Amino acid sequence: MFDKVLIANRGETALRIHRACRELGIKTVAVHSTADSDAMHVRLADESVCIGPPASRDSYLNMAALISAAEITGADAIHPGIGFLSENVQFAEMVEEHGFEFIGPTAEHIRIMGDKAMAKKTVAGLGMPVIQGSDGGLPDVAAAKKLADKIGYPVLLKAIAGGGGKGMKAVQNVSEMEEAYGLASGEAKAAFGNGELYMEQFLANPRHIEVQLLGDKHGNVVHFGERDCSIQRRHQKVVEEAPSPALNAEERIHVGKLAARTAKLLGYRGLGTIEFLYENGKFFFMEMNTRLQIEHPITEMITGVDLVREQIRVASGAPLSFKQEDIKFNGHSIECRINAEDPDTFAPSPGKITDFHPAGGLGVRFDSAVYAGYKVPPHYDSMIAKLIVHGANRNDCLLRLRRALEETVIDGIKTNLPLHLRIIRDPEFVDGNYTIKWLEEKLSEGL
Ligand code: MV4
Repeated sequence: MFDKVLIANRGETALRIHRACRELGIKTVAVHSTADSDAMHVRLADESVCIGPPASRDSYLNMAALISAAEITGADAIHPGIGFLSENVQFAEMVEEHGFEFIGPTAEHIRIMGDKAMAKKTVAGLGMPVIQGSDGGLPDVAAAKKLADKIGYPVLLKAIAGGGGKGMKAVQNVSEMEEAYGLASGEAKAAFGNGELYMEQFLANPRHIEVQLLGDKHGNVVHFGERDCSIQRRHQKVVEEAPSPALNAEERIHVGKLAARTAKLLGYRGLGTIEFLYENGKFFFMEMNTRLQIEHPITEMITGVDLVREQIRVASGAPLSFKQEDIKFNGHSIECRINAEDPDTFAPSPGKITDFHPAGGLGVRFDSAVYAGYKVPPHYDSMIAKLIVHGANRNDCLLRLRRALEETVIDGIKTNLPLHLRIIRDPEFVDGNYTIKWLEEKLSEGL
């Protein structure tokens, strides 16, 4: 096992990783920008290194500063966390070249899954169902028109280097193709430095269902069931739940096996998630995320497994300590992402938290790195906390979530806590009757 891990992240994510390390007897090194000197992840770590000024590109994305920090402190491994450099091929390679273990998959797996057309081609070759579309990238608009005629409108243009919905455009008919192609390609070029596009048939109203996976360095892979992440706005997840209220027992077993089989054939190691679109009883591969995910706690709540602990263990070379049949599913879990933002306009609301009281009690988990007197800096993501609850079944979980949201106090800044209460009181949400369009449609009708 590692003796010391450098955590190349901040906030709640850094704290989550610190906690897993501490329980494994591993010393931790925090890194921070000058805007984060007073942050909780810095206070709790055994050591800390300032890696640069507030802007992420000068600090949390500064590869040379991170490698130097690991060298100076004598760390054995680097955990990239979530976001920042967690899916950066160059960083994964650099970490290994400097003799540190990268707590994540191989750089090659990150590269394959980062190229969305390559990812699709690769998993389709392993028997994964994919959405009908182009075989790799599109050379030009003429090819796009020709293929769309064959597939049938509407189609979706997607960025090869994409993810998160940037450089994605739906095209309803041939007259829209030229403009949509230019817009999508331009957006992709601006966001990722690569304007290449691919095409898919457009699914009208699917759900987003993803399967949590873990592989070791000895060829073993297990899955931890699915999460339903359909409640999102502008490609930002807002509420997640496990298990999905949309699946029956047969579908649940099917999608878990499908994801685990694919990961095993890929020789995948570390934590990973395969995302599916689910419509009319069918699953289609969407993307694979090659890192820990923000919503991992709901899976931990229904399986009792510390996913970050297991991620660190397998990175150190340990074999999985359980088999698929050892993973037991118990009850229901829902997570609300709490953001420092206006609950109506969604404008960021950084500033000083004057009063702070996290919810507690049986079945309630509050993952956050903020405290009373903490100043939420304006330089980073607005998510400041995750409220995760567990119940014996979905109804008990919803009752507990309402209670926990009602007792949470975060004063001094605006948060989306009122939005969460509106969502979880909505009769359609209570019925589990929602798709990826649900939240934005509800908001436009005045939820
Ligand atoms: C789709 C789709 C419909 N049809 N692909 C959004 C981000 C990127 N990861 C893929 N996305 C989508 N791909 C086809 N062929 C709809 C979406 C989509 C979406 C997916 C998951 C969660 C929320 C979403 C919101 C809008 C669009």
